Amino acid sequence: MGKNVVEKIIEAHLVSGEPVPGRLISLKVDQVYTQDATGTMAWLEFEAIGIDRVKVPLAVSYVDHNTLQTDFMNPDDHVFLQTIAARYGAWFSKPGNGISHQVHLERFAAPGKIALGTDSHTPTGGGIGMLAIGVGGLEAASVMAGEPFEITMPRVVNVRLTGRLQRPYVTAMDVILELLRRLTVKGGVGKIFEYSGPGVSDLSVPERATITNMGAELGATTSVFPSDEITKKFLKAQGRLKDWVELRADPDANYSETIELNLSDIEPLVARPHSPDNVVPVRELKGTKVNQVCIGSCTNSSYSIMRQVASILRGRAIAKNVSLLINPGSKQVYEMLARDGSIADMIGAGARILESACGPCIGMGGAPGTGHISLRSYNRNFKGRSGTKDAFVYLASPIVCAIAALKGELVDPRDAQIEIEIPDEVEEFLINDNLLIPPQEDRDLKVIKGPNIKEVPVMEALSDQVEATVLLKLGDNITTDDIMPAGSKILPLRSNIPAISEYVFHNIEPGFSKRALELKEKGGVIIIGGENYGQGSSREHAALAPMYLGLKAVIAKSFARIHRANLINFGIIPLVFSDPEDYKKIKEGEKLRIKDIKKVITEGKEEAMVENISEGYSFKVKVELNKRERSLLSAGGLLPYIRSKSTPQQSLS
Ligand code: MIC
Ligand code: SF4
Repeated sequence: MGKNVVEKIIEAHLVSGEPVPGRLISLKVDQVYTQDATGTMAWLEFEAIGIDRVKVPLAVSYVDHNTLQTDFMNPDDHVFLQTIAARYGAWFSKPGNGISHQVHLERFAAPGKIALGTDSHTPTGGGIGMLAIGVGGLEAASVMAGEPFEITMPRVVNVRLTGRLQRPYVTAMDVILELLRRLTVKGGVGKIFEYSGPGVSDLSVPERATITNMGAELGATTSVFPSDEITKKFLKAQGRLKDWVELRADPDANYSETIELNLSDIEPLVARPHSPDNVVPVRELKGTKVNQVCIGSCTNSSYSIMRQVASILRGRAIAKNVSLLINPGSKQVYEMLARDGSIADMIGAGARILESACGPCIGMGGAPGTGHISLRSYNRNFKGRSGTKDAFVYLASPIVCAIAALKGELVDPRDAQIEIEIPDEVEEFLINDNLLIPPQEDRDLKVIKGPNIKEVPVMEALSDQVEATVLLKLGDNITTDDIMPAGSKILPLRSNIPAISEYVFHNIEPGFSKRALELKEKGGVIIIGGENYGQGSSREHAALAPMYLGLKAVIAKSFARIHRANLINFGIIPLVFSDPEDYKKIKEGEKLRIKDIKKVITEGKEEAMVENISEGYSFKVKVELNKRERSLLSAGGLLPYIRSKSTPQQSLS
């Protein structure tokens, strides 16, 4: 039987297991990369495992999130990351070099490889035909320490593209917004999206990468395009022709489902607040006034799209009441735009040009004003993520954004009567890797840790039963931004769990951390969640900080993949209501006993009994854990688990 692209890559990397949907497989990984906001923890964890050198062929540590330097904390983290990368054998991408996903696509990603990244938008590399998966920091650390990567084999969905985009008005961003409109933020859970069909050849590598990047918003494990002549040209233009291999699905390849998407039918779209799947055609929101427009991020920062934006802005001026911010995704793109005059066109029109970093996307500067509408070519518009709790963030293509910046309101680009230039395909990108520092061979090199960098807390081993208080009951689609907010004030605390834990659920229940600490000695706390609990970012701080506060278990209707793995990695038990109706009965403040949980987990039982001690009734929960996850939970998480397997060990304080 023929094979699809995903099966081909997985089979070439299979260490154990059968790649059948739902089965546990373990894989050999070619590349691991970290970004600073999750990377400081990941590298502390790697150090705590006690291995002398990274054991994957390529490891890269990027700095792109915490670039604002309002005090010593972020720059200290940069020095820590640079010294630890050098010491243990990773490349280091200095602040200013760009957003990890964009830089990785340009300089390292390669078809047929498997990459893990400590960021949920790692699937950007799928645009080049790489299987690129977002994971928590500890998962990445364990793989860098030589462990295989274990994952439940997802189902592979074929997205069959036909037709041609209505350029320049419709872009790759509209393709993924269309999928989000159809499938929602839960539509990709447990799935990999593999793109195929004649429409694939209408899309450049950066356009494909926009689509795979924002596949993360579908909840998908990852997304991938085939590697073809277009991929070859891109790699050649990056001076990396040697990294090209052809990779296509066999004509008789099998998929668990097929989605037909005619590119010609797609129109300019926009996601309304506060979810990326809240998608409508731009024409329906015609005339909506905007206060701020942001263009760039890891989703929409290619040289081509930025040139198109520049052509819209050239010789014009942004509207009186609009502030336009542009953050090109990489130094390569930035430098090319500067050299060809595009940056001058942007500045001339009134744009505020930011450094190549995440910036406003994660509330690192550029927060909108009170109640303001911000239109962004980014990938997430969760409430409060911009740094302003009551702002309204809309998501759209850079074309829609640039036109709105000029007009001061949303306009369907097809009606704007603005000519947009699409540049010729780049034959040779500008290669200037002077902010990319190769690994060093000096094993005596000192790793420098500033005073804000604290050790990783570890959970104690599992107790016989959990008797804890329901501190919070939440609805569906709770994001990791809800659990562990980001923004310029909180992000610098990513290397300091005691300090950052004060902000857990801060925007939902500001008293959460204080209450949790009070309950910590009295059995700890339980959280009740709805569907898709923990969607969004890969930040393991959304598990680690609640663990520090005494979170023992989360009982939800369903979980998002990365967060669920992070919970287990830190010894927190994810349980699923056997009967979702039981969700309704539970109230905050009630005390629950999860009976004999240690036995249930170690003996491989698939259901546990929960007693509501306060109300005097019981209900069942599903214990959907594989063998390895059971071992991890019994040990108190991944770190104690690996350390018990490997000697010699380094002491943990
Ligand atoms: C995000 O877009 O939410 C982030 C910030 O890049 C996160 C990582 C983090 O929280 O550090 C992600 O996508 O995983
Ligand atoms: Fe950075 Fe935003 Fe991309 Fe996350 S989504 S990596 S914050 S640019």
